Amino acid sequence: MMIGRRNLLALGAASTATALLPAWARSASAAPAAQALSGEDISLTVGHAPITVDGREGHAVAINGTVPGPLIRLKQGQNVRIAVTNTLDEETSIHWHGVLTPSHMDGVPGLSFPGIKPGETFVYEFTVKQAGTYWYHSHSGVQELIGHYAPMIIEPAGGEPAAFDREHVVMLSDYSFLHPHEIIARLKQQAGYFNRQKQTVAGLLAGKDQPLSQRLDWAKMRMDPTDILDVTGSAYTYLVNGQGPNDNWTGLFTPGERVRLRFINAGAMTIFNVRIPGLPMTVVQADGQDVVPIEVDEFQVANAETFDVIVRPSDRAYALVAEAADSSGMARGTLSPRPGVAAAAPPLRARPILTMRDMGMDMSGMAGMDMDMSMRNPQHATQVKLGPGVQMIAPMPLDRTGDRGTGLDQVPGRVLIYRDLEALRPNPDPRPFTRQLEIHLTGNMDRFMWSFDGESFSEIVKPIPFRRDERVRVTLVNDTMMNHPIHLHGHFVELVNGKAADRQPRKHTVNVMPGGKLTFDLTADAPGDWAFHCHMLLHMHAGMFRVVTVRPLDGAA
Ligand SMILES: [Cu+2]
Repeated sequence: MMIGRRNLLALGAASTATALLPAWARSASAAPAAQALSGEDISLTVGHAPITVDGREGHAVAINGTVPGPLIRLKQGQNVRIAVTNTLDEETSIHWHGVLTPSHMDGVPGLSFPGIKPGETFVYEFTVKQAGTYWYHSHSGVQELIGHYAPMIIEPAGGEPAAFDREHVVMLSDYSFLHPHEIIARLKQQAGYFNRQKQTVAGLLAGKDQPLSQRLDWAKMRMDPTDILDVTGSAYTYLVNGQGPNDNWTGLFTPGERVRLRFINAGAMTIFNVRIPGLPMTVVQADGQDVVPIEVDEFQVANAETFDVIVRPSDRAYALVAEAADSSGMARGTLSPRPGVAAAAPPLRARPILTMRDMGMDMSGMAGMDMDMSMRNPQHATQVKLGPGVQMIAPMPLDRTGDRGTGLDQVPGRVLIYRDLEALRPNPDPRPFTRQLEIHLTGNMDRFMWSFDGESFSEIVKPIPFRRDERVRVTLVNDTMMNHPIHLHGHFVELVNGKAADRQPRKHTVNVMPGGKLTFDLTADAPGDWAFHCHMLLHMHAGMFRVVTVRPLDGAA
């Protein structure tokens, strides 16, 4: 199951190859469409491979030998067979993220299929129902943290609603030269291990960043207001299409062209804030679904989300900046009319500081109250199983779909918020919901325990049952101080964000802000067993995972 340390070292010593990048991701690639795998029969091989990031060599689990893996380009309505061969000495799998397949083609070992054993080939086969920008990745072990991810683009049967002349995939990710198991061990030993941006004692005495009363409250909570992401730039190098900041991935264009950029966050533990200084971006798609175009200067992309934007650059080079939400590092590249140019990236922003809003409460006028009492016993959360795995319950969780994402409160310019998103076409199911449920996102940051409703996933935790074709309204309440991008397999959910009921944006992954709540409507129209989990992958591994079942009303399979 595990990749032993000795194996890693042996691999490192044996490999002398330079960075292996797929053709579509190489700097200066002009025609990514021609470099994709297409057609009805596609073959993929999962195996160990070296990766070179900013000149330093590490180990990866790669698809067809590259990180990211090959771009798959399909057409809406076609059938596809994808044969996946496993050359690892452990099980592997591929999950087609956001792609609507039968449940036994969804690629979650132990739930949708048995997994792909070493030496075996599994053939996925499905009809492509939808169009848009998607991606695919492992759902086994920690493979996705070390390179097992790649883009998938599906061309719409009826033509693209948004006009563009050229496109580039921009796949963001995070890579650490530390093995994921070492990262997990350090997080369990010491909360905030990778947070090297802690507030200093000098800062505390001077009271620079926050009033002292608030600092004392933080201390009482045994939390740190700079704990934004669990794993930070001190351990991670942030990648654009598999390339580090110094590698400077470059997307070419001819001045005056409309360029479509398909942003995909394949980061394991990183939320990115994306901007191209000097170049407005028109968002035309979110999670593969067309939205009413909206022009912004910056947007946040949480783990597993995708956003497509169209830009119209002038005859100059632009920095493409994807800054980690905690400002501990950035992925960067260049958009340029000519190869070999590196546009200067702006400096990292000041670190963001979490507020009482991120704790699910506005603390004004509440100084001195007993935090432990107030945060463990609010009336609304009786369903949460309290215990050492639940550090707090947000007393007054707010709908934060109108808030800018973490790290973007103070930045200039137009920032995309969830409330801006509006489906371009009416949603397929206009029925009102007939049932409502609330699910709490819970955890203990000190112990690195994560859960839904206080119960970390195990074989004995009961699934969340849906009746086939029922309309349900689900509210997610984030009782923790971290962002949780929650992904439901096999379905799109309609984000309740103030838009008309039939224009609520459809998403496969929704980020629930710290101390916040978020509501979506759902038609449970895909029979079978589906994964429902946080896409901060170490949160998923630590228990923020649940099985959702969709069954006919009579209870038969
Ligand atoms: Cu999470």
